[in-house]
Amino acid sequence: MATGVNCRSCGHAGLKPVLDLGRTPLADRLVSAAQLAEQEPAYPLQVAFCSQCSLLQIIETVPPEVLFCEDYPYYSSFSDALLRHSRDNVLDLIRRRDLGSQSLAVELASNDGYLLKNYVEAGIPVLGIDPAEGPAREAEKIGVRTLNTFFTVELAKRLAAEGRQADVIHGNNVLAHVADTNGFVGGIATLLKDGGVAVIEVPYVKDLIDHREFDTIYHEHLCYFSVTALDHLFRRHGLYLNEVKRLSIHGGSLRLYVEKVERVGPSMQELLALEAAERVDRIDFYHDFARRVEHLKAELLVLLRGLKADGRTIAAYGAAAKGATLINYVGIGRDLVDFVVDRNIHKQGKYMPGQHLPIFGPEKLLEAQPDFVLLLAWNFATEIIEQQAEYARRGGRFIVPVPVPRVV
Ligand code: JHZ
Repeated sequence: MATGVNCRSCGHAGLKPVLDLGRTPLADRLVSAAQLAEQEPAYPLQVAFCSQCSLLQIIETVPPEVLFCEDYPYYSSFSDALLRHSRDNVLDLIRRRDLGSQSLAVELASNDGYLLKNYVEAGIPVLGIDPAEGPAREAEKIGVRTLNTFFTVELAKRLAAEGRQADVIHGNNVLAHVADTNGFVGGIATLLKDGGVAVIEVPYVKDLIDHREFDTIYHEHLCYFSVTALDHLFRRHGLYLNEVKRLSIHGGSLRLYVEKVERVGPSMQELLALEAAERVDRIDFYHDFARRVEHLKAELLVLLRGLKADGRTIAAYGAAAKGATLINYVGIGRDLVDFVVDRNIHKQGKYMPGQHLPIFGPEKLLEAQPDFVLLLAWNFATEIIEQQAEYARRGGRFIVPVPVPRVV
């Protein structure tokens, strides 16, 4: 594995290899019928650990314009659980921070306006910033003012100079996605009012490792954060991670409350202590991850091949980015899974990267009634299983692949 690169956060040279998922197609680059015959771009997907600031990260940086601008198919509003989660977050902040018509809430990577629309409803001014054209257009349609561009320190300076500093800055599932990690955090420091708060959600590396969530590793996700690594990162920019909450969303995430004043609370102290006790800040914590991921692959293949050998049919639910990593690393092609379904209309009619499984709307499950449905979006298993009660009533069963492949 090539490790002649520097840490994305602290610049330390000599990253330590943790896992190599091989050359992999881009997880959100769904393939159109016209593109099926073309060679798909694929990039190395290697994970490494920085022993200086304890950041787990991938080595390769695919240009952000390639990943996020045109045809970005991820729209946040297709999960009811995510919409509820975001609304509760906003209502809690409006109450706790006493926000009103004089306040400004900014979201970095505001997608289709799934979160900021809750501020708009409450009469609180908003500004969304997102480089993906389709989702940004949808946000505008529902009254969420959106700048269709990347957030950078230059943009932050311009907004601040125009008197548009924020009382609250949201950044959900975006910090891990930015190539210029320090520029992005520096931008937050510039855009935030002195008494403001940045509320940021990131997948938690401890959950990733503990629950073998290797499929959440793809080129959009450059960093896999621990609280220890985040604390180093924010302090470098005069920001303080004062409060942190563990959340179940996306297989286990952190919600970070970041301010310009230092008042580190018990939630932070507890998590820092937990990470030190479990050595999340040391390479030891990651040393057998690659082996555990290989086992998962073997277990899932035994399960799927066994079902096929018994003459069973299998489909999948969720044309998720993580689903692309899973099917490509495990090697799940049309010999095992017939098709994938997804509620997102922008994904239907296309094909999964690499394995080219066709994507249909969820109604296809009742039409075809496959014996089993592999949940590629296992993080929303409860919501999907509830929604597919009729499929289950007719005898359909679900397979959850992570952390241990099993039929539920
Ligand atoms: P979902 C995305 O990853 C993209 P993905 C991104 N890179 C990121 O960081 C993470 O989120 C956090 C569909 N679905 O959200 C919607 C239904 O069809 O787990 C999605 O296509 N019916 C920004 O893509 C997919 O499943 C449903 O009822 O891995 C879920 O993808 C539900 C609940 C979802 O994230």
